[in-house]
Amino acid sequence: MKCLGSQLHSGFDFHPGYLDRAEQEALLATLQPLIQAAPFFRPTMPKTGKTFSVEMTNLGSLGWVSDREGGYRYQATHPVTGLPWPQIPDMLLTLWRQVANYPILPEACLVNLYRVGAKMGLHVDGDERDPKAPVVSVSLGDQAIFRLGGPQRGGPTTSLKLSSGDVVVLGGASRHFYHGIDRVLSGSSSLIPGGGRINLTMRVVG
Ligand code: MD3
Ligand code: FE
Repeated sequence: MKCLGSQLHSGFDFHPGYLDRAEQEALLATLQPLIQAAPFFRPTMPKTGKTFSVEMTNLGSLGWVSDREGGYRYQATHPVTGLPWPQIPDMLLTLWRQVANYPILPEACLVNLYRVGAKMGLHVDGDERDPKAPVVSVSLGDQAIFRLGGPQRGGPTTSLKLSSGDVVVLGGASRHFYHGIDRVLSGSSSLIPGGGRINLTMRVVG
């Protein structure tokens, strides 16, 4: 267990290099047909309709979506194809059982794709009803500069480089901390065809 400075004992658990290169390749190969069935879409912000720079899709019985009209929410179907999301593969559920330390399996796995220039501003994940359930994040491909703050916007933050194969468990208080992706280091990994970074976050929606 590795802790970060002021986030000591916050429930933030960082597992650098949890998946080796062969496991990363196997996970990506497993994801490929699922992403084919549920292609990446670009969510839009509630009210303004501004598009995210990150592309998204989901796996599981529920997926996170956002658009101008409906706002942030979980729903059972892909917003473009109208089809149910593909199931979360066993490989990911096994990883959840290994690291989450939580008795309920995730209903949702949000898949974020960062191509050149994509980033994610500081935010709190607040659309899940179970406040005790952790989020488990898996990074694949290019390295990213992850920023973790505290429970309030404007408080101190620390940054951490996330590399392909790294797993982060956001449990306890850290589950409700501000966080974001400042930038992706383009060309830092050869894993993803066409370059970029994929982040998977498994969530109990509740
Ligand atoms: C800290 N994703 O999808 S993953 C997100 O790399 C999201 O794509 C980032 O933030 C990414 O909402 C960060 C690590 C992560 C995920 C969820 C968290 C950190 C978190 C929830 C609470 C606190
Ligand atoms: Fe988040």
